[in-house]
Amino acid sequence: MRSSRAGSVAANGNALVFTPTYSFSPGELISVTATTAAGNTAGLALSRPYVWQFGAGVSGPGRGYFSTGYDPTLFKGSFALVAGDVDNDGDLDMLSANISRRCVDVCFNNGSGIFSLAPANPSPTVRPDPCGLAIGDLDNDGDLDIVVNTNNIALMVNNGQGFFAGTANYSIPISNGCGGNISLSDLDGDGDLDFLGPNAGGGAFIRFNGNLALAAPPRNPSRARLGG
Ligand SMILES: [Ca+2]
Ligand SMILES: [Ca+2]
Ligand SMILES: [Ca+2]
Repeated sequence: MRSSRAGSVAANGNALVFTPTYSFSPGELISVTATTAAGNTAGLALSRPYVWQFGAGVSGPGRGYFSTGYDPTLFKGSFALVAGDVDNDGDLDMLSANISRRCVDVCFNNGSGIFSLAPANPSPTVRPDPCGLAIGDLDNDGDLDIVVNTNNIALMVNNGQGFFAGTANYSIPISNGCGGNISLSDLDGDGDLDFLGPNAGGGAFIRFNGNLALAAPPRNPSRARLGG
């Protein structure tokens, strides 16, 4: 069994129990794939893979009244935002597809919801108009990578500390432009994340994850620019 969150797995009869090394965040969306390699303690394997998602439980005093907070001005031109722990320190960071500067802004969380912008990427690559963003572990190395909709689809690989390689060498082939929001989910039940997006020419794009070796960046290009 593989996991992008460190922890331990144990079989107990027909149950598989995963114990993460640190707790999931309240409300965090958890995606699970049980492939046919999984079996019970009697040695019987699953007859077919199962894929499901659930949200981690929430607690605390909140009941849906949003009256306090603040408006960080770390970047301008954000077209899409996602939250995820891209530096693997146990808090949720913020990523923005910045259509004005044609980049992805990566903002690290200090653990209390206060964000700081990561330094600039010294190796910009050229892509137009990022307008959609999704994160997930695309290369099965335990960290969250980025897929950006720039009309075409570009991949950016995490080095495990929230620093991302440029996109020049990695893209998902599509025949028409991508129309908007994109999603990463295990669509074929083989344990890896596949790509789902709207086809600007009608219908959808579905691309299954292959075995291309994606290289993480050798140093710290954290604010990954997509355009010059
Ligand atoms: Ca973090
Ligand atoms: Ca990864
Ligand atoms: Ca898959």
